Amino acid sequence: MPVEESPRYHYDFPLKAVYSREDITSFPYVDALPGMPPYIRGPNATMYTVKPWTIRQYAGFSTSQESNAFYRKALAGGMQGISVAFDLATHRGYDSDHPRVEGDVGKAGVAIDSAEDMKALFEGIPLDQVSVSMTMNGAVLPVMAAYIVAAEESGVAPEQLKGTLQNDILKEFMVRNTYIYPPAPSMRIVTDILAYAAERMPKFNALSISGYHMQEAGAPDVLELALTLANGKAYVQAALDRGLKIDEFAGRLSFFFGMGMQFYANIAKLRAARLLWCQIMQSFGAAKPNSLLLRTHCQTSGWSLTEQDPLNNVVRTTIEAMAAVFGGTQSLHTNAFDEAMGLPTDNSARLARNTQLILQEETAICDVADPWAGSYMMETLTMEMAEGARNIMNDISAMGGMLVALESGWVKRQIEHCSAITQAQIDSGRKVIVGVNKYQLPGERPLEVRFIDNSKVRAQQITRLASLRRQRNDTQVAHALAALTRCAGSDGNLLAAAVDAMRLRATVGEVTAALEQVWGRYQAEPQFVTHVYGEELRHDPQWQRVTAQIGALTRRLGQRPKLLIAKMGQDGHDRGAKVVAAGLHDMGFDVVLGALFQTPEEVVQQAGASHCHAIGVSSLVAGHKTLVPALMTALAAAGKEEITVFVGGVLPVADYPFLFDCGVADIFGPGTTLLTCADRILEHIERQQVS
Ligand code: SCD
Repeated sequence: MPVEESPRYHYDFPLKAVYSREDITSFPYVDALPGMPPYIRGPNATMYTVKPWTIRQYAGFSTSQESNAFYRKALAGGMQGISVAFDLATHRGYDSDHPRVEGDVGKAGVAIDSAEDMKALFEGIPLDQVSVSMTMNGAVLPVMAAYIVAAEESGVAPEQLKGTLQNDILKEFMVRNTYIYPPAPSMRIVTDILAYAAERMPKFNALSISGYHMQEAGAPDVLELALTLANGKAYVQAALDRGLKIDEFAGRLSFFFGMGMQFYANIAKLRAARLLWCQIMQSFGAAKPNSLLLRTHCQTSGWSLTEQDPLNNVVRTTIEAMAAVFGGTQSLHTNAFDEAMGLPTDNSARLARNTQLILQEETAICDVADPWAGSYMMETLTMEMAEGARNIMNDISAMGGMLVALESGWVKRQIEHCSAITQAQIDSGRKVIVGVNKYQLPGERPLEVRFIDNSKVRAQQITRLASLRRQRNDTQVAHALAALTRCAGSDGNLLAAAVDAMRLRATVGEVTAALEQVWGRYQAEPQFVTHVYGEELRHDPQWQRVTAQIGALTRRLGQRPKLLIAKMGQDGHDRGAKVVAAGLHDMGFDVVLGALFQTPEEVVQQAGASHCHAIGVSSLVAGHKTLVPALMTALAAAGKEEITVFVGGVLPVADYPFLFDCGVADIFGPGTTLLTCADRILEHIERQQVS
């Protein structure tokens, strides 16, 4: 559904050419010290001089055995903490043998179906010594439970576990889309986990409140900051409402921010984040110093990586990593330069890790805590960033709080609005991306990318699941699952009940389904913003030519050329799909944005029922080699071969011939401007009308 809304905030902080003492006279915290409230300068006094940030590379793919081998090699090569990426089937609570996840198993993360897989994932890794972060939000109960069981069976009690669980469901509803249940029960899960950890896991960070994904979806730094802290407030309130005491859990809340190419702004963002969080926690009555500290992980921006001239990405990642470090991050992931094309190879993963090792061991960067302190510019920017985020948070409070803002669609619209403007600025050349819209490299050479044989991984997982189900006691499992279902409708702790079930070898899918019986599965309504992209570009000559051509075709067809933008499988990365929908709509196409998580058959059904001329498939997590052929088969089965199919997103160039052979009309890789897409779509629809 297209939605119109005019912009409300100015998200840019234009820098002045020169700053002076006068700029910071009204700032009360210029003399603050690291490790002292309000912690602008860092959560501890000595910062990296005593312990540098943790080099924590987010990784996982294929089976637990293969990911385990990768972790061990990376730890031997200098990685200091593990950060697990799960596949999308696991995220969405489906076992690997579920028909909806045929294209997702083992792609973009490791497949985990049970405690057995979790044990294999950490085989030979001492969980009381190596801290493990798990990016899990939707299927957080069975996955966390499997981790607790795997640790327990290797002799490590929950009390000894150190690490982090993302467990941040609010931002899933905003941008990342790996939710399973509706918002209210999802919040109950978060607080049950916080309660369990407060009682039994004193070293574990049971919630990582994440802004990174908002930035990746298009939020500028100040919006990312405001929304993240507002989410933090919502979680704290929910935990208090559940009866927890603030100082029982606040000291183990953790954060996660994205680091983009706005170098100064990103440093200021982390400094401002610590200031604001300290003030927020004081307003909740927190008393322990640890409760006031904002500790954070950072990741360099995946969105800023380009497929074109990809070695430029090494430079971008280094700059972004330096911003995180100057901002005082506690832990950092640096992206591999080939991540715009697919999963990193061993070599690119090594280079990404070495980027951090070089910063830690070859420069003097770690010798000074908060080296930007006292800079007129940085202190001013920190102040402006804090003020800007405070204004947005006040507006959210005035709306009735984050859940109200979220459910009204306001949050998504703010982010999508910004993302449409950014795309328009790139397409018009006003925002320069070196190697993409300026200084292009003539004759790009395709890069080698890691290929995961998804059908092989899926077959292996299915065999493991069958053997698990043969060996366990089904009656006991059924009892544990029934207890979990009852717990969802009453007051017990859901994580404790999930641990009981996973210990008996229930699967991720079964635990998810046991709760789904009570809460159902949430389906968001697809929407995109209109008149933002078009407004930015309407004076552009190419825009004027393309819109005139669409107008002419509309007159010939007697209707606007109609497109379904489709997302198949469990790939919820929808920034690209939404921007494409917004831009093509403004140019004059009739655009239907399909729901997330569709099967190929559902896409064909919708395209046919809404009389589309074309389907544009958006694929970002490597499911295209399974899902696109399935879509073409479904089109043929429905007798709808006349519908033209385009594919766009993160697609290795080496896969293009395969997709063309399947019958795809055109492929739009990263960096293709929307005006170019429109030109080529028009050409194909014109040809379709002639034939
Ligand atoms: C540190 N320590 C010090 C010190 N520096 N002590 C004295 N002086 C100093 N200078 C101590 C700390 O207090 C702590 O002790 C211990 O050393 C470890 O340091 P830390 O700073 O807490 O570091 P770490 O253990 O690495 O924890 C960092 C976070 C944690 C708190 C930020 O939550 C974390 O690791 N987060 C990572 C999350 C993550 O990987 N996310 C990936 C998301 P104590 O332990 O005693 O306190 C990926 C993602 O979503 C990708 C996108 C997608 O999938 O969509």
